[in-house]
Amino acid sequence: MSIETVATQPIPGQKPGTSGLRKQTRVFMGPHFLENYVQAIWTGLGGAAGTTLVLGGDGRYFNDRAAQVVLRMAAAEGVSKVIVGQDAILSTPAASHLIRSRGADGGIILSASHNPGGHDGDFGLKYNGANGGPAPESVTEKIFAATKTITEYRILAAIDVDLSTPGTHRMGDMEVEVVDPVADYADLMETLFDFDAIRALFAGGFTICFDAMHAVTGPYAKAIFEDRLGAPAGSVVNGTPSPDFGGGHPDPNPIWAKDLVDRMMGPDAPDFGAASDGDGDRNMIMGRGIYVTPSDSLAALAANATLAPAYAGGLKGLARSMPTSGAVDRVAEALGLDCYETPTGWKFFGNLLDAGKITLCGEESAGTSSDHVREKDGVWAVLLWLNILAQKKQPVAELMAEHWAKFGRNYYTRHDYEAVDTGIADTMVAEMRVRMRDMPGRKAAGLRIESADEFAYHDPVDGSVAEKQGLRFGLEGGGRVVVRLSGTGTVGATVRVYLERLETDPGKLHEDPQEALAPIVAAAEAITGLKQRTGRTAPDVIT
Ligand code: VG1
Ligand code: CO
Repeated sequence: MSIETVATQPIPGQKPGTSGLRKQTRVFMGPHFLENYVQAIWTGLGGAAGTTLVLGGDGRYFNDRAAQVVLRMAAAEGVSKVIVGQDAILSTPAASHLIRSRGADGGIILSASHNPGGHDGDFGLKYNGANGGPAPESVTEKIFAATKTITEYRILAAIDVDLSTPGTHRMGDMEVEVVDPVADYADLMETLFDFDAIRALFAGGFTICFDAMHAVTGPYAKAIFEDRLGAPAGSVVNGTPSPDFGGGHPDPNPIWAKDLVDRMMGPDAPDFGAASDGDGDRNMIMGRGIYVTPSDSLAALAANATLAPAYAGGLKGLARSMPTSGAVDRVAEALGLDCYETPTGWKFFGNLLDAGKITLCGEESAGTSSDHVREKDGVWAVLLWLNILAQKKQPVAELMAEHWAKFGRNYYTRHDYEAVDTGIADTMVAEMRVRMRDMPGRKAAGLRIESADEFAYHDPVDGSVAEKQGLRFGLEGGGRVVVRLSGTGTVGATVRVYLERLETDPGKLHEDPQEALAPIVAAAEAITGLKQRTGRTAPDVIT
């Protein structure tokens, strides 16, 4: 087998975003696109010869082909060994666990996460480091720099490796170990939670509906909830992964998981409902008749985590991404824990977790996790909820009512404007950056603006600084508006407007969030002029 050196040239736009490089599938499949980026990863790492890597993806269209290309390029690079999920499948948290448990030097995850899949959908690739987490910006910047100077890449001329059954193969001088994608991860979950208690919960008639959204969590959820924990067959729905996610949008929120929401709000709702995304790192939590916002879920999990064996000794600290609501801050305060505020994207939690400063962390976009891996973890979040409910023996709605009564309720919603003209979005942000200096003291739709700044993060562990991480506006009465541009979209700009208000009046804890937040929404429009600038009359997605 020989190594081919292929001449190439830089392809514009290979800048990794919030979570790796994400593009339309047909762009990723274009000449040299994938190869250039993989070679840039090797360059950005300072070479990968002699290393052990993990490889897997969420099974979307092109996953199988891309995996073979990565393997041939790894072999050409001199990588010693690649541990691959069977059929090149690994959920993102399972990949993170495998990197850690096998002591690998890093891993490549093939996924565009919650973005739709298929030939006309999106594809993505990201590099995770030896801690199992997404590469920090210092590394992604080097990778990006390498994409801009690339002149050639190296690839082994070889036939495909059979990834369909566990076992060991050779590709040139490189070992390829194909592993069951589920077993190690499911074993890890058993070490964290009281499976006997959850088993007893199901045996007592507790019902669950887990919507895998035709994406990667199906096999994990079936193995764990149905096989190991005894939930009745059929508790996992849409559990067979398909390359285009059944034509759906594997984003677990009330818009895209509407079938589940309708079921949970209906007369025959199960006790608990949950959904996960394309690559299995997100979670949506519901109880009978109640949707729990991701920010509230993080807070409720933090408040009750010690009911699960893994966290029985107490939590070291908590963290949330900046746009996530302050609900978890209130729990941290009550428990006497530090609470860190990081930029959007899981890579920023890595240092805090590695340094033992935090145990749990999460994002408003339905990502929650702990120090057991270095990614957000959808199935883990569901299991922690189940473990807590098995101990507390109360419905989700009752648990949340008690939580709000104790800590107050952070009403929260996110309004997304998708496929906005990039020029309009960039101009809006640039202009606000200037105007915001004079905003404090002024009023927006009748509410006094108390603070206005652009979030910059100073990492307390390595001192690195991440600037321009979102514009935030504090309003009188504890309201907040945050505006930032998405780093995962593939068409135009996605403007995210995050809206929040704290309510502590016991008589006002059970209102409709959109109504409770109407004054904040009006203030946000006064601050941004977004509808006027874009000609839109309403957000594309409200979560
Ligand atoms: C979005 C979410 C962010 C999340 C990221 C990756 O990023 O807002 O919280 O970490 O997706 O999640 P952005 O830049 O589009 O707002 V996943 O599950 O798509 O890897
Ligand atoms: Co995801």
